[in-house]
Amino acid sequence: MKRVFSGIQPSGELHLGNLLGALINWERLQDDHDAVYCVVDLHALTLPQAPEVLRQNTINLAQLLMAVGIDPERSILFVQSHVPQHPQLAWLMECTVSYGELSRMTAFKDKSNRDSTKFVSAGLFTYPALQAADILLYDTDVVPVGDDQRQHIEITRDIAERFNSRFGDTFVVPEHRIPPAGARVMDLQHPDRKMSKSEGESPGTIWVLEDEKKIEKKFKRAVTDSDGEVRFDIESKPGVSNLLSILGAATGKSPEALAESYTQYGPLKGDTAEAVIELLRPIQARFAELQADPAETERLLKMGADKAEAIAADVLARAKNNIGLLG
Ligand code: ATP
Ligand code: LTN
Repeated sequence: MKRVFSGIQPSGELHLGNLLGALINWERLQDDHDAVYCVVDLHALTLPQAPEVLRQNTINLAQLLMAVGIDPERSILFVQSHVPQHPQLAWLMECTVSYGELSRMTAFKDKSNRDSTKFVSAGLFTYPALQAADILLYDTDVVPVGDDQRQHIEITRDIAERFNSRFGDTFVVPEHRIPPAGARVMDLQHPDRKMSKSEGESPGTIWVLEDEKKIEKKFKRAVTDSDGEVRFDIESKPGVSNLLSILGAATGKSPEALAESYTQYGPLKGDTAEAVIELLRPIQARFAELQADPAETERLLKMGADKAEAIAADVLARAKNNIGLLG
């Protein structure tokens, strides 16, 4: 069976972009893949985090992943900092990726330029080396992510190929898996920028745990345009196309085909809100149940970390040996 690996940061609340761009795929891939999913708390440290908030976000995110359908008995679900091989392999990755390659990462340029970011950590810069370690430690074949992670998967492939050619066959070279609809969910108020966790409270962001009334209101107020025609055209109709993509991802239909069934914006907004509410309802209910028993979640995460470490330890030993470290 092919192995799938992906990670998500406990850096704030989960939004609709995370769900449609990544998590729905994570859930589906469990059926025919050997799946490994990780709450990447070490990645979250690249931006300032209050310790108590980070702890709570980590446990909540693990519960949300389970609520979405990630099954800790069937797949491996764990917290990155529980498996020490991640930062250990990351050092080998940092020493085999160049400063120039890291400087070209658009995520670094965006995040280090945000006004609110006064302190730019060195970790924010070397972050793709840790991400490469996450992926390569599990001999991963497939990495399901949203469109914004394309460049990070490319650099992971480059690092793996370079390492293999310098030190002999060590790593499996992974491929990304980006969904056909929902790979880039845009902010409902600013359809030119992606819906994002770290933007904070915004009328253009739909939260996975948000209540129905608020979701309806946000869709009703979503920015469209004034020509009144329903067409899937991201360049000239970003707002309408975003709604069609969301509806498509939530219902499993293609945005182009959906465009044919609408002549007005009102019904498109109403149906999109309804599809999203239907999608979120069971997730919210399951999350409420899981939240009642954090000790059980912690037990499941420890079990996941043990299973993850059993795989990661072998791969790290292979990499250390091939690069010339004493065993
Ligand atoms: P931040 O805003 O702090 O960078 P984020 O919202 O991008 O966070 P991540 O933890 O970085 O969230 O991403 C988790 C997964 O969700 C990744 O696979 C990412 O590609 C995907 N994702 C994030 N935002 C979107 C979006 N707007 N549309 C589709 N997928 C997304
Ligand atoms: N960089 C990713 C999170 C992430 C990840 C990973 C995704 C960390 N390690 C490994 C896929 C595979 C992000 O910011 N969304």
